Amino acid sequence: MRSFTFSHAITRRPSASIVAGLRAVDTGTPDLALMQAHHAEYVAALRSTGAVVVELPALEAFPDSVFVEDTALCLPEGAVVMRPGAPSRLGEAAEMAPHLAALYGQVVQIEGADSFIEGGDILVTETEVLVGRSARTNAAGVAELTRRIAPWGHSVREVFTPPGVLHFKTDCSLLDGETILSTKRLAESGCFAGYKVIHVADGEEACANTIRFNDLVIMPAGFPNTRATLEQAGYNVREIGNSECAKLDGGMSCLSLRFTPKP
Ligand code: CIR
Repeated sequence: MRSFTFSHAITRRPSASIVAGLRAVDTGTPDLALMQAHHAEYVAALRSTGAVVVELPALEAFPDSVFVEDTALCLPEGAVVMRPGAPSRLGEAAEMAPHLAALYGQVVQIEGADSFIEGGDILVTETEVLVGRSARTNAAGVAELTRRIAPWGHSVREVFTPPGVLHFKTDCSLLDGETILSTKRLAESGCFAGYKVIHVADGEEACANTIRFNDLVIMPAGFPNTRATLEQAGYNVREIGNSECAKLDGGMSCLSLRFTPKP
């Protein structure tokens, strides 16, 4: 339950500088007003589950700062501030640290000069922390995270993000304590052995980045076949527009940190 029920979330409003956000392929300039509208719907969906959502103000100096997930890993026992592998995003993690310290007793940092790791590469399940090596997350980053969270009783399993895919969770999501939504290309790597896997529909790979947040499965709008599969499986699905974040390779998980801090 602790892997998908949360008392808190942190989000950050999109900034006007979002037009300069990182992207693998340029498919057009994101529209700030539309992104703000989608973001407000997203925050409302999180709040509708009863969670406290801390909305941070826009940070113009960091174009990708709306994607707060990459700045930290939040576990019940404490938070780990990441060291993003994208140089333009390194400073975002330091901006997040005081907000985590306000909610948590323990906040530790990934600090090795050679350690790089982004939250989008980390999937926390009921039993383990899966970390996908990627262009943003390296072996030293995974090793340092492993050392930092071992004292809290969490074990890390290193896996691999498919080539050309930004983050591990670009291609998968946790749906409940034993079930993962995944693209076929990621599941075929065998990394989810022992879990129940639901595949996203062919041609709908872009909706694999979904989140289970309390009673809701929050997914990007416009993927009707996967939505139908999830509803048939009994999940309570809420769709949120993601057209503007998608231009920057962002999805539902990227937009929040989700956690239940131990008092
Ligand atoms: C980036 O390339 O870093 C941003 N444009 C998108 C980050 C998406 N974050 C995520 O998947 N956790």
